[in-house]
Amino acid sequence: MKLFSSLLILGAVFFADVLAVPSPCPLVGPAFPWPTPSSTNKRLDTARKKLSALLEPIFNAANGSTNSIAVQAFDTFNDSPLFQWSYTADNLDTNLGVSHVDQNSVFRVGSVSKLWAMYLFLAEAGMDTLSDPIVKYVPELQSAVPGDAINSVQWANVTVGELASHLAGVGRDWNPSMTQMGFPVLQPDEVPPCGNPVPCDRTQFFDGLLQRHPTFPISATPAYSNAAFQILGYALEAIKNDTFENLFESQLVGALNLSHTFYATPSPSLGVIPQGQGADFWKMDLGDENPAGGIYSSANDMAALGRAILNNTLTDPLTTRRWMKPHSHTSSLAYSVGAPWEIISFPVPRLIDLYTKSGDIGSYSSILALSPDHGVGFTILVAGTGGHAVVAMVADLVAQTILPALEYIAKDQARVRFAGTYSAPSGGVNSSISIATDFGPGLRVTNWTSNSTDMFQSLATLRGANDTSQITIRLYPTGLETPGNISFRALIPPDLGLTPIGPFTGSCITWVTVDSFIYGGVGLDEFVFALDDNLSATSVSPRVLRIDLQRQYRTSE
Ligand SMILES: *[C@@H]1O[C@H](CO)[C@@H](O)[C@H](O)[C@H]1NC(C)=O
Ligand SMILES: *[C@@H]1O[C@H](CO)[C@@H](O)[C@H](O)[C@H]1NC(C)=O
Ligand SMILES: *[C@@H]1O[C@H](CO)[C@@H](O)[C@H](O)[C@H]1NC(C)=O
Ligand SMILES: *[C@@H]1O[C@H](CO)[C@@H](O)[C@H](O)[C@H]1NC(C)=O
Ligand SMILES: *[C@@H]1O[C@H](CO)[C@@H](O)[C@H](O)[C@H]1NC(C)=O
Ligand SMILES: *[C@@H]1O[C@H](CO)[C@@H](O)[C@H](O)[C@H]1NC(C)=O
Ligand SMILES: *[C@@H]1O[C@H](CO)[C@@H](O)[C@H](O)[C@H]1NC(C)=O
Ligand SMILES: *[C@@H]1O[C@H](CO)[C@@H](O)[C@H](O)[C@H]1NC(C)=O
Ligand SMILES: *[C@@H]1O[C@H](CO)[C@@H](O)[C@H](O)[C@H]1NC(C)=O
Ligand SMILES: CC(=O)N[C@H]1CO[C@H](CO)[C@@H](O)[C@@H]1O
Ligand SMILES: CC(=O)N[C@H]1CO[C@H](CO)[C@@H](O)[C@@H]1O
Repeated sequence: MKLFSSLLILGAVFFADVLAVPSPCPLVGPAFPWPTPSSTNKRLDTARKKLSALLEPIFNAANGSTNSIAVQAFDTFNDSPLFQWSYTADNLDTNLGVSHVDQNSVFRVGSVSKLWAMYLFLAEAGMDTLSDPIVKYVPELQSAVPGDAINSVQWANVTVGELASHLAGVGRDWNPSMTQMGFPVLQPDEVPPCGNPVPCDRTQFFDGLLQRHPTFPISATPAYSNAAFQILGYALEAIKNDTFENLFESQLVGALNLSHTFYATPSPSLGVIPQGQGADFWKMDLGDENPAGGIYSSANDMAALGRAILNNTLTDPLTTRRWMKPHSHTSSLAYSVGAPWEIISFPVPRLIDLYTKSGDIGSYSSILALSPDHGVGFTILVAGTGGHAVVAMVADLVAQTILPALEYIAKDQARVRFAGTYSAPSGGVNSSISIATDFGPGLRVTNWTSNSTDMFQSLATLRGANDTSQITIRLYPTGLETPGNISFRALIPPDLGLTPIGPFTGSCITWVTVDSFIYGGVGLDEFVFALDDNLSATSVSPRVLRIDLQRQYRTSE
């Protein structure tokens, strides 16, 4: 309950902030270049203290917390965490496992295994494989004789990518669980021969799976499937002619130099093992279903995975961008599904997408969350009685404290790097531009003169606006960079003179306006800054004007 009330207070302040700010309607993507937070940054320190103060009363012995937890936030510039916090509950089996939880303590990560598996898959087999039919790699599915639409998955039409993004319409599991509670008596050949405690072997898995009915037609709606990731594991084995376990150990654990991540059950002495059923869940063998839910890892190693993804360590930047996209919506506006990303859209205070994967297995619950807009992420690992609810609520607290701080730091660093007045050399043409940061996203252009012409006036005329007060210009980084130059695009939101009353009048249409005014083949909204060795701007080219304007004034740090 304490957690809920903290959230409500935070939420109320938070959404009041959001509502107070008029929407500049930015694009999806970063508002500033990635922040490079130093561990001594004051804003970050304040956020860390606030987050600790929110976590401490929830996880403490006086409150009888029965959940052990390791939390870490990280970025790609620092090897050490941006935030780390852990709590050791009283209910640990310290004869078997650790007696003190820290950032190296090993938890089961449940379905976050799917993210490990998919990263390995992309690193080894590439993005193009996702459009292949799965039957190309799995002979049991190739030879399956399809039945009718209601009774059988049309395997010949399922792609690798649809399995990875829960869009194949295949059953959730092939691991039988329910006892007879009013269900009809099964024929002997309907009783699954395996599952718990002995995992099904490959033959048993396909024998069972091929009898399962589809949940939906292919590519109808996302419906979660563990079986899909067991199949992807087999596909990767066929593509690489090696076992998934070997590939996992050499191409992930080895390549990323991880010391606390395991495919097979490691020594319990490394693990966070709650009393009661904890030991059973710790050693529960998922067999070939491991790519869907069997992996063990620590907060430090989950952070290493997150850094590797953000930093394009095992996949090239284009593959990473293609991977980190939604493949379908859910019925929640704030929640989309990728391969197998669970994408949470989050207003801090502009809309950002967090690319996450969470997991639950027995006493263990976990999440890895990445913000591609900030180059940061966080992980939460829990062992105890609270399950997914604890992870979800702590994730809210981390997202609402750390991410706004990083957005602030990104803005502050962008101000130092880019803000000021840029002008043509004296004696030349009368051209200048002034750039600042304000309450909103992106760099704000406050004044813009070209050869004695006020460009705000020119834009007002182009837009059919009555006066320049209706014109705002904000610059956003495009991600296009060369050594020494960085490109931005300006967004100049059109004023349609409409009061938002519904989804059409209220929707954000700036993405349609990018590059819409072109002069001599160059977009009026294209800006390139030249940078010095410290990545601070020395000049800017509003490229449509074919001129470099030199930076005159730098705001103080
Ligand atoms: C990220 O990549 C850059 C350049 O490739 C490298 O210098 C940096 O050390 C990497 N960061 C981490 C945390 O691996
Ligand atoms: C679906 O699979 C069948 C059987 O291989 C094939 O004939 C058909 O062209 C496929 N349909 C699509 C849209 O791929
Ligand atoms: C590798 O290929 C050989 C020959 O086709 C096959 O016998 C073996 O099972 C394959 N190994 C794996 C791990 O797929
Ligand atoms: C791998 O990690 C160990 C410590 O865990 C460290 O001593 C070693 O230098 C690392 N190697 C590489 C290549 O990063
Ligand atoms: C920018 O324009 C504003 C009016 O819009 C004016 O008050 C201000 O002095 C100008 N600043 C510069 C540096 O030209
Ligand atoms: C500036 O404008 C004047 C006319 O107002 C024109 O003669 C001149 O060529 C322009 N200069 C540049 C560099 O475009
Ligand atoms: C430059 O142009 C601006 C905008 O037209 C004008 O206000 C300003 O006086 C001009 N400065 C010079 C030195 O001509
Ligand atoms: C421009 O001004 C006219 C007359 O005052 C008004 O009718 C019109 O709505 C205004 N247009 C915009 C876009 O504000
Ligand atoms: C970069 O920063 C360092 C340290 O603040 C400073 O000594 C150096 O002059 C700066 N270089 C440039 C090109 O501004
Ligand atoms: C919900 C609850 O019991 N919260 C308490 C947890 O422990 C701290 C410190 O012991 C108290 O201040 C909270 O009220
Ligand atoms: C396209 C562009 O603006 N390129 C610039 C990159 O930076 C150098 C100086 O560092 C400029 O001379 C180029 O014009």
